[in-house]
Parts: sequence; structure tokens; C-alpha cells
Amino acid sequence: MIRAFAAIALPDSVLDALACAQAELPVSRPTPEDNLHLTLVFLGDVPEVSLEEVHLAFSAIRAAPFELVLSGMGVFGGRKPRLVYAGVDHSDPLIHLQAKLDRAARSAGIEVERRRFTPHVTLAYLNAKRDDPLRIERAVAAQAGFRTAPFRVEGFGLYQSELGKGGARYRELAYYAFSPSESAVPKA
Ligand code: 2AM
Repeated sequence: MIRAFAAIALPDSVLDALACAQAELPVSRPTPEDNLHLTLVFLGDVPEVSLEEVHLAFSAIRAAPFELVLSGMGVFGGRKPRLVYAGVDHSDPLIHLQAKLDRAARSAGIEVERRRFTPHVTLAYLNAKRDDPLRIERAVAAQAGFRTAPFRVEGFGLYQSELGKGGARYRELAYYAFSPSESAVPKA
């Protein structure tokens, strides 16, 4: 079985901006810069043959490059804060892309969770023992105006997640480049 997910990798300028924002957060384990990404679909533990099917389905996805802006910061988990994230400005191309990946994964036989897609970049997973929710809430509120310059998304990747003692390690298994000739308007 391979634990896998599809995500958008972020350019260095955005990673730098995120690292600066992380430095202001009183969290015990910020996400290492190499691990920062925008998840499109979490596939879970997938048999290798199914991953081949997913790869074929992802390879058939057509989309045009588009621009994204990361903005805002928040905490998921409500009364039990679970993670701190950077938000993403609304983007129709991103929503359409995610829907295409979701469909592609299902067509390959993967049972994708039926959670609403909330685009975000995880800046830190929180530890109930070591992290103080109030301090974190204040630090997050202080960075509500966080905003990156627009950046171009030229494709997406399929990643393997290897869970280990030092945290997860992500490895790119495949990259799917968009085609500038694709219409940015989604086809019916
Ligand atoms: P998260 O950052 O919001 O936790 C690799 O684990 C990526 O898949 C992470 O970005 C993670 O999102 C996402 N993911 C979505 N659902 C997941 C789940 N049930 N278990 C682990 N990761 C999940």
C-alpha cells in the first residue's frame, strides 16, 4: 500500500513568505518548508495497482495554468485546535481542478472522503500538550493580513507520504503539467 495524495507545490518565493509567517507562530512543530503544499485530494493508503489507475486518470486531466494568492491565516479544529493554516483566495480554476481530480480518483476506484474542499496550506499541526491555544490564537489573529504575491500554478503532483518518527516525508511520484493551450473556461 502507498499512502498518497495530490497537491500543488509552491514556488520558493511563496515558501519563503510562509516560513516568515511560521516564524511568528508559537508552535512546537511548524511544517518543514519542504513539506508545505496545497492538497487537492487525499487518496489514503492505495494498492500499487490502483495508484497506476490514478496516475492514468490524472494524466488525462486537461487544464490551463492559473494564478493563486495565499491569504489569511486560521486554525482548524474549533475547541480542539488541530492545525494552523494559510488560506487561499477564491479561485474558480482551483475549484474546477480539484473537482476534476476528485472525479479522476473516484473513476480509478479510490474512495475519496466526501469532505468539502477547503483550500489551505498547513503551517503546523498542533500538539495538545505542548502548544498553547490562546497564544496561537493571538499570533494567528496578528497575521490575519498575511498575503502572498500572485503566483502561477503550472501543474500538480502525485505524492507519497511516508510516516516516520521525525514526521511525514513527502516524495513526488509524478508531475502533471498543464497546457497553456487549454481553455481556462471549464468544459461542460
Ligand atoms: P492537512 O494538511 O489539512 O492535514 C498529506 O497528509 C496531505 O493530505 C496533508 O496536506 C493533509 O492535509 C492531507 N489530508 C487530507 N485528509 C487527510 C487525512 N484523512 N489524513 C492525512 N492527511 C490528510
